[in-house]
Amino acid sequence: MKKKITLIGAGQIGGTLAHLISIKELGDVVLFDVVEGVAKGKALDIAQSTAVDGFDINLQGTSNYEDIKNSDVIIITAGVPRKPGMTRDDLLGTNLKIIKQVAEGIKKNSPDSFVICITNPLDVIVMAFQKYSGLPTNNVVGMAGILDSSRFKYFLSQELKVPVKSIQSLVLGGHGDTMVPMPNHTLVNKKPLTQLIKKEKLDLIIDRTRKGGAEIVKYLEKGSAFYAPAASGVEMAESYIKNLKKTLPCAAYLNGEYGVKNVYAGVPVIIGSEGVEKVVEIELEKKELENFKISTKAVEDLFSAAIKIDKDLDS
Ligand code: A3D
Repeated sequence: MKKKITLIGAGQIGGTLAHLISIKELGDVVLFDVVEGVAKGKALDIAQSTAVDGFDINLQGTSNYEDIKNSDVIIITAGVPRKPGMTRDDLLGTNLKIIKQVAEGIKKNSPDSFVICITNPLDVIVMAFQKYSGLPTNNVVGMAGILDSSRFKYFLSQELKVPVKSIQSLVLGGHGDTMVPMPNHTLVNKKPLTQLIKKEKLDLIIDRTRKGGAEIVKYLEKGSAFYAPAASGVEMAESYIKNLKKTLPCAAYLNGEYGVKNVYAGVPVIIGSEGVEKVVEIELEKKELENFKISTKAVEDLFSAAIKIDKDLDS
């Protein structure tokens, strides 16, 4: 039976997700948005490309939560994106209210889905979504680490003039300025990265990775990145739907792993048909662990700010 994939938010990322999911024939797509016309228009536009591209899936646009019933996967991008000069944290107040509505809609209509959050500020929004919805933590996960790692790998491939596929790497921590790229866990054609690049160059690439989202916001002026974020979300959905059990860096619930409890942060996880099946604990050097803790502390602090905005989160 075909899978049902619901996209809450039919904006820049939502529309791109719908197109990628259709081309890959991962399942039928429901595009949901409070602006019904946008959801219906994008669904119809992609549906009209099925004859050209030859993919066999159904697309529906809606603003009615009843239409999301029994979704296998739900990807949330509802919210506002950054404009130049804004940090992701500046979005908290607005996106928290939106995520509360979305959580209620999902809890009522499709509580057994695997839910991937993309809305920023990512780690706090995914944590708030889990609390508002009460869905099990293994079925609620945030997309950030795949994108941050992909940016890091791309910049490295440009600098080292090697195919991006020859680089294995990951970025841990929260999806913000404190994210933790891991040069000591990076291999280029199976050789340690640190043997192939000067420290000054590497530091510049790490800095560019941390500011990778802002660089694009500055170019676009009216919104934030959407092609690479959508591709990253699709990789997570595909691993769940096809039970690929890929190890992917994602914002997952930590219950003591890496010495951190009751917080969402970017770590490698195995995603299969049971959702987040395992948090993979890689060995971190002292400095890496310190940076990871700084990053998770930033997530905790922002979550405290979220509780001040909405006491319902304090449970
Ligand atoms: P945009 O193109 O504005 O789309 C957001 C959509 O959400 C719009 O179509 C809105 O109408 C819709 N929406 C607003 N409120 C609701 C609601 N209550 N229910 C349903 N839909 C609603 O933004 P975008 O697609 O570019 O970005 C979406 C989110 O992803 C933003 O918060 C971005 O900051 C975030 N983002 C995260 C990453 C990560 O790596 C985590 C990367 C890029 C963007």
